[in-house]
Amino acid sequence: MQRVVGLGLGILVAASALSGCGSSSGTGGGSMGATAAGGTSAAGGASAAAPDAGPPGFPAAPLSTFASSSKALNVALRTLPAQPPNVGPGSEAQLMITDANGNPVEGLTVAALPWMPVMGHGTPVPTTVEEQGGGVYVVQNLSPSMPGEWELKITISGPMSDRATSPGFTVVVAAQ
Ligand SMILES: [Cu+2]
Repeated sequence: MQRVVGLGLGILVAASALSGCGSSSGTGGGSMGATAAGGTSAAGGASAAAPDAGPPGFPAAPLSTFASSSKALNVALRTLPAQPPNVGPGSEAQLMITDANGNPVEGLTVAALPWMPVMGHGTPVPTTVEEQGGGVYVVQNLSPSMPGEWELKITISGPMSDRATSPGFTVVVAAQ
């Protein structure tokens, strides 16, 4: 049932553009794959219309990419629902970890700490990290507690031990 692919994409883009701004409610981080709406029965192949190879929901372009202390690993950082994250709970980050050849590194034990370097504190809520395969690790409960310059400190253990700290990013209070 895949006819008129170009037109279908146009409809999907328009639909997501329309629905993108209104949904500020957010039921606890379950923002999976975008309102399969489409509307008409003609737009059948919605699931096949992923616009890029990135993981669902996260921005295509990372907030930053950075090397680990040992230089053995590279980390690409993306955040949801805003990038960079806003003040408060409900943000998550995605770490895509690759080796020096660009291959995903699986099976790591990853811990992540949002850190405000100028004030020397983290967040009151501990993060959790879940491996999703393909070198992708998702960090929940980012929760930067105040506006300003933050970074994400990452500790890696398991098959290798390493550390990485993201470049600083500016956290603001979400616009209403
Ligand atoms: Cu602070």
